[in-house]
Amino acid sequence: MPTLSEISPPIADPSATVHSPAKELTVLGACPQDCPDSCAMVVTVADGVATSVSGSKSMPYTNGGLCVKVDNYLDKVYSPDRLLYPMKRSGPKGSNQFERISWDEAIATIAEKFTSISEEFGSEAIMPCNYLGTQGITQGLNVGDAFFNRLGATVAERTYCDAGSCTAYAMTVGDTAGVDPESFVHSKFILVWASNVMSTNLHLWPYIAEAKKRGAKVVVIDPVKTRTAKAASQYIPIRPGTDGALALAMIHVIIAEGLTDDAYIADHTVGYDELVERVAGYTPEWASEETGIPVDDICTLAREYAQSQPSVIRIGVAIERSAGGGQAVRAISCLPALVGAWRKPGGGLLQLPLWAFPVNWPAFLQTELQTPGTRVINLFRLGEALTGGLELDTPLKGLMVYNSNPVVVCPDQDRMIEGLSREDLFTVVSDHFLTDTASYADIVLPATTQLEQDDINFSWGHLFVTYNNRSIEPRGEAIPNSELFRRLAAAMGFTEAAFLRTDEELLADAYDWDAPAMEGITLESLREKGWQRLNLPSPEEYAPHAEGNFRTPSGKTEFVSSAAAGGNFVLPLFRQGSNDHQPGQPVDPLPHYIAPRETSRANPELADKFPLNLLSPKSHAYINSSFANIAMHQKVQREPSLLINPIDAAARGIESGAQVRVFNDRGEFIVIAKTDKSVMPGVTVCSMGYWRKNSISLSTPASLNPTVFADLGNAPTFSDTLVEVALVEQVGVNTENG
Ligand SMILES: Nc1nc2c(c(=O)[nH]1)N[C@H]1C(S)=C(S)[C@@H](COP(=O)(O)OP(=O)(O)OC[C@H]3O[C@@H](n4cnc5c(=O)[nH]c(N)nc54)[C@H](O)[C@@H]3O)O[C@H]1N2
Ligand SMILES: Nc1nc2c(c(=O)[nH]1)N[C@H]1C(S)=C(S)[C@@H](COP(=O)(O)OP(=O)(O)OC[C@H]3O[C@@H](n4cnc5c(=O)[nH]c(N)nc54)[C@H](O)[C@@H]3O)O[C@H]1N2
Ligand SMILES: [Mo]
Repeated sequence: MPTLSEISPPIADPSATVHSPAKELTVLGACPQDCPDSCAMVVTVADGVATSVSGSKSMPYTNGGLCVKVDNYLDKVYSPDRLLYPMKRSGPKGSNQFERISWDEAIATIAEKFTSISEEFGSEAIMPCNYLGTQGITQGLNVGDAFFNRLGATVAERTYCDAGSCTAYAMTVGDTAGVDPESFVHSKFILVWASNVMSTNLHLWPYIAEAKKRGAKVVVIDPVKTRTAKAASQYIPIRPGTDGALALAMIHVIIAEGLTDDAYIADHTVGYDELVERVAGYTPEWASEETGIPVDDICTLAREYAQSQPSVIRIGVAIERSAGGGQAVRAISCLPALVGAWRKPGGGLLQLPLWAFPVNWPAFLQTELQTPGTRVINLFRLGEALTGGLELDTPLKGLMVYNSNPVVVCPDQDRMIEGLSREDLFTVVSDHFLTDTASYADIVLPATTQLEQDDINFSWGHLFVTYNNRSIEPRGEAIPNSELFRRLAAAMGFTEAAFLRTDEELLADAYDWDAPAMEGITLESLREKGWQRLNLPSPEEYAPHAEGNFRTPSGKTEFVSSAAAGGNFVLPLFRQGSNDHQPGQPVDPLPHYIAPRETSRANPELADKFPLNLLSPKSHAYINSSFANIAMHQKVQREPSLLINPIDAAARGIESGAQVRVFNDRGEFIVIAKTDKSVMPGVTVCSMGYWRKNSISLSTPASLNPTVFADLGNAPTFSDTLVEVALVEQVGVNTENG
């Protein structure tokens, strides 16, 4: 297999490596970032100072290398900008004026404010705002859930990532791990659908490259000819948000041309006849109009996909980010069963193998502490909720942000800033740095980085459990999230057992250690080895659905979904365990096409004003907005830019390097234009992640994204965003800089 340094050469920062004569200690760690690759890391330490981080050579998937982001993790750990002490605001909100306080004062202030807000307005006036700054089971997504459930705070619905895709996938095949990424080497046909693997899932690429070397065809479907698309056998450009049309037309062709695996369909699927009827109208000619892909290419793709077994589809998270994203995933999830792809190792679908990990979620969600009927607010609506755009019986008066940077990652940035600026809002932010969000806090709290804390991981990209041993003492007065919530619980007088657990006890609670997948894996063995593969068949043999056994109510691939009858749903994991307030909208049980909301077809008036589609995918050198303040990473990522097709640029008199204003009715941002044929005409791209305070216009793509949900799982519609682009008039530009 190709090595990672051949695929994506590391950019070494000489200043990050301290050459010390002291005896070096090697500590086994695990990357904490929100990424499918969850790498096993090796940290060297001399005299209590970390001197290097590298990827484990023994862990197969990590394959001896980290990525461009985490290679320079020490730059983050030892950054002079790290928050080291609690602080309170000493100037207007957003002015970045803070003064140091003690932890005692910080905790006492928060407890007093939370208590007085609860007394005056009710505890639903307080809301957490968190996501996946760190991904470990004990410090990550659910670390504060017990506290806020006990407090009776508004439940935060956190559907940033894959919530819609997961609903669709669960409706079709159930919560299955799907194809083992290590089995990809056995695939004969690999369809990479809306995923920029070489930037966002780097460690999968060697398996794809190996399959390609052995003769597999690799096809990438994306509106942008990304670095991944350039490395594929074939690149198929597609209009954003129209993936469902392509998938339905592929089903149409496969059925019409008799390319189905009839025995597999008979034994392991439900609703084939209904599906046949449903796709009759979804012809390649119709899909071609929708997607912009020539009819012949659609037919060839369907034929090659069906006839090159085992074939596998890797779907990226990006596929869910349009009005019909959920139904697109529904249609794609039907494809492998139709052609019997699941029969052999390396055949089927890879979405989110997280489901293979027997994480002990209830121990962290502590749903029994939640008052049934507690209000739920989706975080995409936070800007609206803070500024009167949502009708609320109880106003929001207290906000606690941790593991997240909502100013950059939530849509509706302008209203978010307006809301965070409210004098009557008490805001607490725990982070490593004074982020765009932390700048608006009343109390800022310093958090430890991964080197300063223990944690244990699942993965949403492979089948290994990884363990992070702490390698250095916390810098300054930084504390892990677990310790923060212990202190807050004590100050609030919460005495339930859930709040008394030490970090050691939390780690022991992380998994159902008796589950079959954990056989041979203990907390102790993980600490010693750093990583272990789940107890599953080897990648050479693992074909989880060769004999059906889907994790749906019928045990089959459900073309007609029984779960759809219960209506649209959000998995409780994404909402502090809450099952309340299910939208309950009935969902058509057969896959169908929902066009993007903001297109000239669906919305010609809007498209007249704003004819270009804005995508805001992941940056190569940042993880969401993390690392976007580190000089080394900024150097690799370069300045924020807008990729625009030369045809669209010429029509607006734009040349590469010019400053452009990107705008719609919701907001605007200003960046440098880069004309690039890699982007389809009609599409523009500005990678998300860069900080508002480092931008020309004090705004980022988030100011243009709608707060409207996609069809399933309350997923975002980041890709369903129309804009116009114009040259910046030299006068009147806001060049104020943070
Ligand atoms: N370097 C880096 N790696 C990351 C992250 C990061 O920020 N930086 N973030 C991590 C996280 S949280 C996630 S969720 C994953 C996400 O990883 P991916 O799923 O790869 O997500 P994106 O980069 O947002 O989008 C992937 C591709 O989808 C394309 N795309 C956008 N809209 C559409 C569409 O409607 N249809 C099709 N077919 N393609 C579309 C984009 O052009 C882009 O090339 O990456 C993880 N890894
Ligand atoms: N326009 C647009 N918006 C998007 C997306 C997109 O593709 N386009 N992608 C969406 C997706 S897929 C995702 S996953 C979300 C990601 O959204 P977030 O999870 O909010 O990601 P980050 O911006 O990286 O913010 C994480 C913050 O947590 C901090 N942090 C890290 N570790 C710790 C810790 O141990 N303790 C504490 N207290 N803080 C810590 C980091 O320093 C950072 O400031 O963004 C979403 N937003
Ligand atoms: Mo994500």
